[in-house]
Amino acid sequence: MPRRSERQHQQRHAAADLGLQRERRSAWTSAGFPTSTGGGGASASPTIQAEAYNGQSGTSTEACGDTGGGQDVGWISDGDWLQYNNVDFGSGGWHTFNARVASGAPSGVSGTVEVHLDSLTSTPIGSFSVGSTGGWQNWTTVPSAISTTTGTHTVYLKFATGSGQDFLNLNSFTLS
Ligand SMILES: [Ca+2]
Repeated sequence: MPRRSERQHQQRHAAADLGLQRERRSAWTSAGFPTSTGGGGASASPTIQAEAYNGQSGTSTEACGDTGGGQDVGWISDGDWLQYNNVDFGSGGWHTFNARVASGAPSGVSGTVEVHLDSLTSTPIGSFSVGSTGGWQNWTTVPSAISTTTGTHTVYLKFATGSGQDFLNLNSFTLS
């Protein structure tokens, strides 16, 4: 784990690049693409760190208390979004989006996460709701069905809540 000063430096200059490099060291090939393919024997894709986004609106990152979490993306509220380029759904097709989430939203406050491919305005391939998990660093995995998808896509996560409040911290996600 980098010390705080180092992390802040990285966060200012290369948060997204850092996250991708961290993934490549552990699970990605030197070409930057996952080695496994959906349905080809592997049970899940490599983990994609939320903070390794290629674009975002309305969110911020912070240190993540989840095991191996690095940073999480928080301050997520209505209309915010995250973008991940070159996500490999493999040739067999993944059909579940597994989100590692936490929420300290008050009781009764929840929101939805829509998974879009290649455009923020495309028809979502799936969506799921998140309410309080008991704390902003109380992590749980939420699996949700998505349309079976193959190939490489830009993934957009689009957030909506009628509450007007932050409702979600996202650590990472995998496909299975
Ligand atoms: Ca993370």
